[in-house]
Amino acid sequence: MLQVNPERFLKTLHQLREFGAARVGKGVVRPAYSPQDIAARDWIAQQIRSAGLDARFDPVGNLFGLATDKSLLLGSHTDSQPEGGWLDGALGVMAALEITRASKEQGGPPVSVVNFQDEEGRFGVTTGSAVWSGQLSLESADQLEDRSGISFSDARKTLGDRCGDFIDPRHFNGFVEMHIEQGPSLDRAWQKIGVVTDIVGIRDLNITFCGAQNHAGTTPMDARQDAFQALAKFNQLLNDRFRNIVTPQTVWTIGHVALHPNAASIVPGKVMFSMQWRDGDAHRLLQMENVVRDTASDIARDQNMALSFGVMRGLDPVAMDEKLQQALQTSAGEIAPNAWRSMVSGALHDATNVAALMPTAMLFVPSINGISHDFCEDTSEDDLVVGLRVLARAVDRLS
Ligand code: HGY
Ligand code: MN
Ligand code: MN
Repeated sequence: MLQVNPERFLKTLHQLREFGAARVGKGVVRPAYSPQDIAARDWIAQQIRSAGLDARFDPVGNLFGLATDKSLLLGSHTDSQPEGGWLDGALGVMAALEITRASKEQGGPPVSVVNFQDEEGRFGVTTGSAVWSGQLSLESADQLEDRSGISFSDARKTLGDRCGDFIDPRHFNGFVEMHIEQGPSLDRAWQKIGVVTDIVGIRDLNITFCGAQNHAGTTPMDARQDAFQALAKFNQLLNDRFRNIVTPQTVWTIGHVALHPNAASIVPGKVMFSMQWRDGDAHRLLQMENVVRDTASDIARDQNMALSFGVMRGLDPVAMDEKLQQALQTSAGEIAPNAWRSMVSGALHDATNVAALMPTAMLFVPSINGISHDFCEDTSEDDLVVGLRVLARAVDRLS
């Protein structure tokens, strides 16, 4: 039975947080390809080598630690949102490292490690694993740009000569990602473990309304082509129309709004905003897309706006592997009896992409107050260790 070292595991988690540590709470600012992201990856590569694995960066900066024989792959990502938590992604990579170390020390099964790049979508949607798994071509990814206009191609060049070839997925016989829930279910129910059955799908679409910029004092209200007012009416009408097709689990978000010229005394002539929606049903995602596009067109017509859509990006819902789920459920039942559940993931993960290549599963630990993608994201250290033990037990079971 693999015996993990909780102190060593927790120590590496706190060491990793130092790369891009925010001044607020325990948060991090570690966007993909930032100096702090690359420094963290270099440090993890050292940890991987000291654990006796072959550390390899692929062409987009996904970092693998390869066992010599065909093995289970464990891992997640260490890039963060613009305001990220210390555990989102980092937990899965450090848990993978600890289990690899324990297995090496105890003559256990071969275990490989992965730290995917740009899961948080500075450029795309789970970009690094999307490219590795073939969901997104490298040529298409290289065209992607971040909000400041930097291309994926230029960003990944900052990795310099670290990068080698893509790793052949046939090196692995399955993937398990440990992650924080990032929602309130486990925390509210005083449960310790979530075994993921499915990961929802997502659609991301940038929309632009163009009206007429003008003086905020001299332009009569009935003579305005105010882009903010168009967005406000779009949002209201969309919420009304979505009512007929969504379920209580469906979510949608306008998270990014860029008003131009964004000045108090100027009627905004242009707004570009992000429209994101998620659901467990691919057909419903399509229905929602039709409502989004129709509503934007109706508002553009009524408000005398020019309308343009960006390139739609997204991932379809995916089911987790039954056999891997079974191993996680049995292990959770032994280590956290009556304190675990099976559940759907409302957050997106690299596991969505890897599931296209090999049997894939996820397990969650609770997020305190369900908070994530925020500097206050946190999980008790006891709960982190319970998750690690369940994962180690499942690795044993699967070998
Ligand atoms: O947005 C997500 O679900 C993921 O945390 N990037
Ligand atoms: Mn994540
Ligand atoms: Mn995230």
